[in-house]
Amino acid sequence: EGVGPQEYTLIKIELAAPTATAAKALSAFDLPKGARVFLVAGTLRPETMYGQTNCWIHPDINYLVVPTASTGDAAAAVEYLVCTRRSARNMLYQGILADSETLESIESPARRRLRGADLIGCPARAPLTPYERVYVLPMMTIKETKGTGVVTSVPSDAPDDFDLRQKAALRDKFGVTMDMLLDPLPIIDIPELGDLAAVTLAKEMKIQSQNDREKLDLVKERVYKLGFYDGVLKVGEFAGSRVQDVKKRVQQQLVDTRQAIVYME
Ligand code: A2H
Repeated sequence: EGVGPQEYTLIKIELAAPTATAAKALSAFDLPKGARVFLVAGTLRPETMYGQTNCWIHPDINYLVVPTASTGDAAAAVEYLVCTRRSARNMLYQGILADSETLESIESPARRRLRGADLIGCPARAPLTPYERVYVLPMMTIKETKGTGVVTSVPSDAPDDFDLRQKAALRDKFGVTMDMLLDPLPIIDIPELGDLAAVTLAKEMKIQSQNDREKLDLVKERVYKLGFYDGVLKVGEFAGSRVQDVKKRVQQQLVDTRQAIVYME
C-alpha cells in the first residue's frame, strides 16, 4: 500500500428486497418511509463494474447506516449507506453525509449498528452489470480498516473474489444457495491471458483457497498491471477502448449518474 492518500470509487449497490432477517434488523433503524438503502463497495477499478456478480460483506462486522448529503431535491427519498464506522467518519469529513451527522453521532457507543450476517442472501441492484440482481454474500478476509468494509465481486479480474461454489460448509453456515452464485462475466480482454484473466491465472497457479496468500498476491499484481496497461474493454459504452484510457471516464459517468461516490483515505 502506498503512502499518499488512496482514492476509492464507492459503488452504490441498492438493497432490492431484504430477506426476513434483514428486514427485521433494518426495522430497528426507524428509517423514513421510502428510504433507499445502499451497500457502498470501495473499489480501485470502476471500469470492471460491468462484471459484478455479487456483493461481499463481513458477517462479523457491525456496520453503520448513515444518511447521505441532500441533493437539494426535497422530493427525493433519503439515501442511506451501509459502511464501517471508520469510513463513515472519513465520509463525514469529505461532505458525503447529511448535515444531521456529527463526529459525536458517528462515534457514539449507543449508535445502532447492523451486523453483516443479517444482510447475507439479500438481492441487490448494482450499476453496469447485466445481472439484474446480485446477492450479498459473506467474505471473511474483508478488513474493517480498509475502504468501507464492503467489497464488490468481479471474479473475472479479481482473484480475491473467490468462488463459493467450492465452499459447501461456508454456504451452509450462512444459508447461501447455489442460485445466488452467478457466473463470472468476460469484460476485459488481456493479450495472452484472455477475458477471464483472474480465473485463468488462479487455475494455472493452482490456487486452492483464500489462504494461498502469496500466490494470490502474485496473481492480483499481475492481473492488475496487465489489465491496466494492456487490457481492452469488451462490453459497455467504451467497448474496444483500453482500460487506461477510459478508467476515469467510467468513474466520472458513475458519479454523474449518482451511482458512485469518490472517497479518499
Ligand atoms: B478491488 P488496496 Cl476487479 N477488505 O475492486 C479487503 N479488500 C478490500 C476492502 C476491504 N475492506 N475494500 C476494498 N477491497 C478490495 C475490484 C477489483 C479490485 C478488481 C481487481 C483488483 C482489485 C473488484 N473487487 O483490487 O489494498 C477491492 O477490490 C486489487 C488491489 O486499497 C479494492 O479494489 O490496494 C481493493 O481491494 C483495494 O485494495
